[in-house]
Amino acid sequence: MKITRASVNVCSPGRNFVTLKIETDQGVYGLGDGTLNGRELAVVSYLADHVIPCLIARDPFQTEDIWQYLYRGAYWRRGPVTMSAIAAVDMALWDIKGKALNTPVYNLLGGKSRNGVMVYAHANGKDIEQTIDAVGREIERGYLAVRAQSGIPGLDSTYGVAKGNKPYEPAERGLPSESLWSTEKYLRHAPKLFERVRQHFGDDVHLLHDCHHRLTPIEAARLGRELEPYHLFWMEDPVPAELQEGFAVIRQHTTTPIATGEVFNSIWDAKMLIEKQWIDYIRMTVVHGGGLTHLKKVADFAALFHVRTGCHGATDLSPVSMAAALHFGLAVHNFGVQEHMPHNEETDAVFPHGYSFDSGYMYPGDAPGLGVELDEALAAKYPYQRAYLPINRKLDGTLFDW
Ligand code: CS2
Ligand code: MG
Repeated sequence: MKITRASVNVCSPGRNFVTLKIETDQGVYGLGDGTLNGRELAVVSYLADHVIPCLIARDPFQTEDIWQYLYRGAYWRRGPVTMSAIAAVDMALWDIKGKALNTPVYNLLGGKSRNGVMVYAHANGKDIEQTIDAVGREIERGYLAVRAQSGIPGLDSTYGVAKGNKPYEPAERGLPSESLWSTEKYLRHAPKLFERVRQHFGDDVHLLHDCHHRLTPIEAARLGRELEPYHLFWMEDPVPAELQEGFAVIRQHTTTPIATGEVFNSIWDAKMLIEKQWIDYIRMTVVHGGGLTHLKKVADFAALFHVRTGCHGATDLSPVSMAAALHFGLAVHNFGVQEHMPHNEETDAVFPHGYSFDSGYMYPGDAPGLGVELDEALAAKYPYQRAYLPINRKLDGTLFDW
């Protein structure tokens, strides 16, 4: 089998998606997600201008060699643009391999290690009462694990909390919006939120929380310690992770489990965090983490150090990534949980898929390959629209982490 053609589709059914389609001389094709929220067109150019010409005439079954060719051969390694482009190719090749062998991708990754993939839902509200209502709705829908985020008294808007009645969506069309942040107000509020949520829903539901990299290690240590009575499943991205040693400080002070890695793109971003056992869950995902080929190695490395997976799964990862994550989550031994933020109806229509949700778990389906299609005619009705993630400043105007 030979690769004959590859093309990049960009569409915006509510938000932007970058999809790579790789075609072969035997009529089998594969799809890969290359979406990098707010920087989508950089990946499009990387693929179209630099990667696709090198793919033609290669054997699509050589997933390992093609991965190494694109990673080592470029000389310029790593980084979100490079690794999202490599991931798009890698996903499409696994999709082709599964279709050609007439088996779902999870069978190529080791087969089923469990019956279903436990997913967590998002619940957010502008105050504690609304957040409690939102958690209740997700439990009603059947979720066993729920991430709770609440607006903070004294701050106009908070990342992760929807504005008005709209569903929460990370990116906004147009130029970046700005919001204001106060760590002091947040640290006073977050323990009160979880005290109420735990009181209201009891001990069974898994509760998660995302700090969006906004704390210093010692602030995160304080928050982790104050959240201990409410037994969180995890506290996510407590600090920015460029300084991996920062997590040692958090670990010294609290037993609240720590998850990080949604912005990581290679195993080198997580090496110390994992081998020093400073984290409990690694959140790297298929699209930003170099594809299934690389993420499988990350998971196997993490397994040696009691670290489990918890892949990022926000709406800026396309249904192709969602499917890849579900095949991966079904197969790897040290799976922890998978994030699930359902896509809007337009996106689901552009990407018909076989995965499904039932009683807290998701299932990738048994179609050969990844089990996702791209309706190109429908996608063409939703052209690219510039969009960015919001910018965050402290109350005095200092540009801050988000
Ligand atoms: C968040 C995301 O889902 C999460 O955990 O951190 O909303 C993230 O901010 C976006 O996916 C960024 O593109
Ligand atoms: Mg997050």
